[in-house]
Amino acid sequence: PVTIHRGDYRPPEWQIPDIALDFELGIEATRVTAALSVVRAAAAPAPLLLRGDGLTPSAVRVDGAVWNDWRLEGSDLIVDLGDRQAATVEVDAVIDPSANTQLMGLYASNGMLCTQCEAEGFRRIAFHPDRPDVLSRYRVRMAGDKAAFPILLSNGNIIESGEGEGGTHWALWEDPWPKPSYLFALVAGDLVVNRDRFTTMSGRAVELGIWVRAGDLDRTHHAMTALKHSMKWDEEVYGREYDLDRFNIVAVSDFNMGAMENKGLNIFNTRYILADPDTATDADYDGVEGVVAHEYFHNWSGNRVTCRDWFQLSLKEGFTVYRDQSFSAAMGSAPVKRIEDVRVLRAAQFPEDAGPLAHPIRPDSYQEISNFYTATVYNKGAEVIRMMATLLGPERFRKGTDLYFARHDGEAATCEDFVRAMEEGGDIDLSQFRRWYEQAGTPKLHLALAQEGEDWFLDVTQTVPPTPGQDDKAPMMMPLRLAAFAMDGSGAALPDTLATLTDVVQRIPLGRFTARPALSVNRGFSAPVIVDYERAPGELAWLAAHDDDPFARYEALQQLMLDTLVAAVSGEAKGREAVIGAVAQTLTGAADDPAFVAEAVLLPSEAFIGDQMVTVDPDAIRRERLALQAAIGAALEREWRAILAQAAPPATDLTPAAKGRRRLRGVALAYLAASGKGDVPGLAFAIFSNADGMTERQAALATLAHGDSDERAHALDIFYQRYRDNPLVLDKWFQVQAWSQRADTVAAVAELARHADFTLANPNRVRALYGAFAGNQAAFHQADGAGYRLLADLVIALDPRNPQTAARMIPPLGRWKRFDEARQALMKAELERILAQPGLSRDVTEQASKSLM
Ligand code: B3K
Ligand code: ZN
Repeated sequence: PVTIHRGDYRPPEWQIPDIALDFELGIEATRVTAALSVVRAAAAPAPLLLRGDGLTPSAVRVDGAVWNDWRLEGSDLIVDLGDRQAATVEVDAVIDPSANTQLMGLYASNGMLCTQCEAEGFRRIAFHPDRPDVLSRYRVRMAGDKAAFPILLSNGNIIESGEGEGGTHWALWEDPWPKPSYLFALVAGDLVVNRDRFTTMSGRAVELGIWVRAGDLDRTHHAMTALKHSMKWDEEVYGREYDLDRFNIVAVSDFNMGAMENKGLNIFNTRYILADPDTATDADYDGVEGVVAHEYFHNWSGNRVTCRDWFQLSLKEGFTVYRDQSFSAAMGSAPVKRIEDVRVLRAAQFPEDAGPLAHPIRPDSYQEISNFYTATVYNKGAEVIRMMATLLGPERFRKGTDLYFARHDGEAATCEDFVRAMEEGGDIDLSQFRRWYEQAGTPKLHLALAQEGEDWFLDVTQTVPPTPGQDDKAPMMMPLRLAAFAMDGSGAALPDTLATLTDVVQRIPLGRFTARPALSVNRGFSAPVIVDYERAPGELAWLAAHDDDPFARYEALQQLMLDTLVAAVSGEAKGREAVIGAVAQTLTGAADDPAFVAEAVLLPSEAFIGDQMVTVDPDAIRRERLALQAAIGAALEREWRAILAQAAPPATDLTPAAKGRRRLRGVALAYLAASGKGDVPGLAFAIFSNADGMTERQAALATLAHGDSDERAHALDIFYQRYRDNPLVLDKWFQVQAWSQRADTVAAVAELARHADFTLANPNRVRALYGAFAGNQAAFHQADGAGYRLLADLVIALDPRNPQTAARMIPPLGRWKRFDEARQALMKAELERILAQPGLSRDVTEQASKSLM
């Protein structure tokens, strides 16, 4: 495979100010004519290079006349235009959407046609340079059978429509805003719409539409509310107004990722649109709100200002994730949102940064760009924006973003452009800060307290670990929020302080304390780093109870639990009483802030415990985590039962307080179940049966799924019968079984893969079963390697059909260095078996070969 390097970027030789696309739609054959008005941009004459993927040109015309001066080079089309400065180049091709199992380009899903172009899917629809720095105005005409495709949508505004011959009809759409090809979209199908309106800050009316299949309309209200809130929020917080007369969203069930921000026509995975209390959990509701906001925010951070090349992906993704995180924080509880975001970062990004696939948020090279839609580019990218926002403060950050949008509107920009706007708008020197774009790996801060008389200091030593291709690292600039407390309450406390780290070793004064102060550090997770600071259980318990920053209270309790679990795994009993005491103390706040309490008392995941160890021992981790869970369950049995004894809030109540109470009930049930009390399966089954919504129902089902009670089988059966026709809910049925802590989970997953409702054609179903399974540490890492084999079998079976989704399943196998020798050998053997498959995709080849290094 060819490696593309960031340093090789060259501006395009041809620009394409206008494009006219003409579609004659059919599920099995769609005829596409693309008319590109090209203008030479380079000084020296160069032929026109148009990328193609799986396309055969049936005719080429230049300025209306048949043209023979073209050739195919691989799958690309080279048109020699002599010394012309401008021309209209027209190419005809026929594509088969029904055969498009990759779900990239134009494809069929349940009888409808839809597109996915980012990153390089447009070339599967029409020959085109297909690079984000070529921006064009699009005019799209589509015609098709009126019965099969009553609804015809594309980007921008509808200009004209009419009837054709033989039961056909047509529509003409025009998007006035120049855009790169990856933002093109088309949808044709039998859809119904939830319509609404939004009036922008300057008083323009925008017509909103959410398009779904008949029968799903009742489940679109939450998405619509989220859309209107997002539009308002972006006006208030960033001064960004929507810029078209319409904004359409279409939901499709076969989709490779969450959603896509096509200009004026977002296309969504149904998972992030459809929600009602009977079928969606509170977490699903939050997912809908967050993704609707994310895609909407892209209209400015991504569409109006786009990326020069794909190495700049974090320019739009990191910034937009930061924007959607801030939005969700404003809609609900900010501390709880921060806890959730940090949990995701630690679960998905830290391991990536510590493994063979580590890359900076602005990568230096790739073989297949689809492999770089990663937690690093997205979530670490968002942390990097957040750090700049913290360093600048809200007002200067807003000046910086205003400058960025004003300066680069209509352009394809770079990460460097963004940083420069922050520097100028915020009047700050970010030279050293730019290392966050260059260096991979999670920085580690080693902390020690020092004392001179009664003056206390914090000594910080920063290291950035080596990562593939980057052996030596320079120190990063980062904001570190901290506070210090006198634990006896007597002396002075150091109030919330923002320190800026720049050096390898740095001393921060804390003030005068008569005794060693309790340190609250990296408050709000001000920098995406690992803090290495040894503290006694008593100090952590004190902070968990008294720190005035809720995130820091959460961190203290998590650290206490983590220390206890890591010690237990290496056979050392320590801290268990302190953990139980701190959980009990935290639970006293349950009535005031149940959502926070639920997050705080949750034990760290098995994977995160493993991340703290030199060699991960999945079985010991499972055992010790269950043991601690059982001990907390038994010691606080009265408290858990009291939480469950109160009536659950009605499922239709989606206020943060109601969601928090349901979350805490789920946590209480899990603790009680771990304690092994005989009545728990009955209790869980009662909750399952009486639940008036999916949050309670799924929590009870997941708890039952860990055990082997009769109630388990019964509940799974009821759930299946009730929801077998609802694909999104059926995904949950697969998922809870793949999550199970039972010893036979590998065999159960293998069995489920043969279930009549399992299919490789639907990425949601694949992720529900195998994605959940790969995250079930003890099951996936079963000592005989059966879990590895199962995942590798999936990758091999899925790759010919959908390489993008197949490649996403590989990283768990790439973590082999973290495990014992026997497991290492088994994991590597599976990666090698994948690589030995003939005809492997570029996507899987890159991920599997890098994972072996
Ligand atoms: N920009 C898309 C992701 C496209 C992924 C292509 N492999 C969704 C998003 O981040 O909003
Ligand atoms: Zn995005």
